[in-house]
Amino acid sequence: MSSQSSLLMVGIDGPIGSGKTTLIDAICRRLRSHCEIAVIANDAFTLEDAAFLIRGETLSAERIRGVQTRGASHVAMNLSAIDDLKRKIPCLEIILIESDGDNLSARFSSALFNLTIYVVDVAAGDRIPRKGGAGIAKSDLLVINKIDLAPYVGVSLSVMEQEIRKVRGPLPYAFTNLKTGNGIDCVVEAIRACKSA
Ligand SMILES: Nc1nc2c(ncn2[C@@H]2O[C@H](COP(=O)(O)OP(=O)(O)O)[C@@H](O)[C@H]2O)c(=O)[nH]1
Ligand SMILES: [Mg+2]
Repeated sequence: MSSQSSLLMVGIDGPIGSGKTTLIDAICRRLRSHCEIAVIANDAFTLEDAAFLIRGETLSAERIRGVQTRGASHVAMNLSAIDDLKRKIPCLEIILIESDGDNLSARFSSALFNLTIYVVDVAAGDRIPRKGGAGIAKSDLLVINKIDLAPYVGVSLSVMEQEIRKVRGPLPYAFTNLKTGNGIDCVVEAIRACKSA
């Protein structure tokens, strides 16, 4: 983790469909009445996720920016979206940045983020932690989402947990079902703790 200012920058990465946008929606709903929060949603070829969050009134529209990456390097576009948000909301405390999510090779930049969260989907299988990659092994928090699907896809959560411990050592992880909100407290607590650190 690194701290470049009092603004907390949270990077949320993980494969497409793992639940990043749903997680951002849940985090914002928990935190929006307590702190000044905004979102930048990166999408490879659309602005679908930003539009989804605006439609669902996760936050007011001026707090949600979409960045269309076309699968290329997107640091400059994100820096410009961050500057724009900072100008328009000077009291901003937290920005959640969703990656365009392509595969297991997370592209977190430690210069940009104070906290990195990597989201995987239980339905990808209980051997997914073994596949490694920076997101699974080194993110500040690993979120294993869609635990409700485990019985339907023959995944043992305890096997998954053992694999995660082997790969991550003492680094934290959280099992979530974002359909019910199960486990979200753990994620919100990690953000709160980083904010007050
Ligand atoms: N069953 C189940 N579905 C989920 C859960 N979390 C997200 N989803 C669904 O998974 C799909 C992909 O989620 P999304 O947040 O768009 O994934 P993203 O591509 O990583 O941003 C959506 O249809 C969500 O409603 C969960 O915990 N359980
Ligand atoms: Mg998304």
